[in-house]
Amino acid sequence: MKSWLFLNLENMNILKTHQIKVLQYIKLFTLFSILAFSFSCNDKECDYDEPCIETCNLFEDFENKTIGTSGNWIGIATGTLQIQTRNGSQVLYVQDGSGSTIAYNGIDFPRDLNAQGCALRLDIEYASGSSNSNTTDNGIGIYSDTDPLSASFRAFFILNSSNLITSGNPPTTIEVPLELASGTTLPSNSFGTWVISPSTTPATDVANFNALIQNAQGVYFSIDEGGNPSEQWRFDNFCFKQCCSIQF
Ligand SMILES: [Ca+2]
Ligand SMILES: [Ca+2]
Repeated sequence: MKSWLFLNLENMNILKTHQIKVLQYIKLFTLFSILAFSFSCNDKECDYDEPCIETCNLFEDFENKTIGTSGNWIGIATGTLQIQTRNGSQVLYVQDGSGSTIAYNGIDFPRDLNAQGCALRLDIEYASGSSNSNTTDNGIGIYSDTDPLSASFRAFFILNSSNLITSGNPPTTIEVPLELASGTTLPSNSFGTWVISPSTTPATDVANFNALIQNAQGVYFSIDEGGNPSEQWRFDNFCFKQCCSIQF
């Protein structure tokens, strides 16, 4: 009886030791969990956890616009300006007219273009018609004030000679950098470069460009590429590209 009692007491001691150990493990686990939670971060904060994937936020593809209307686009000396169907896709169609021709939109685009992404991507299709330049370096422009003609400042993206758009080709995708100028040069990329009008000194141009791209009153296209008013342009698929920052 005595030895049985002694054995039982010994068993109880072993059990107690186990319970203490289990409790210690639970305490350690809880402490570790609290620490892990405290130092964790969500996906946005810990962007190094997941590889960054470049995207382009669709802004305008004209698919929900009414064919034959011009939406909020306005033509100056245009022949035709309207939403049309082209190869199964709705596009903005602009045909040249006599005189200095511009198509612009002062309603739809955000004022602060710099904040929309790292670039504005769009598709341009160009058909010269006879006697006009077979290629074009026209990108897209932005302006201050009420319209491109009365604007105090306009900035225009000019395509590099190696990235011209050729008449009769399928739509060409271009990317226009949306960023602030720094130093003495306006933003550029492999597609082309921004220029500002009026241009004065490099430092003043930089300041004026930076003010403009953060408060543009609209965007515009220059339509003329020669004396014969027969150029046809089609614009589509505007999106704001989201770039991945370079991480070292
Ligand atoms: Ca479209
Ligand atoms: Ca014209």
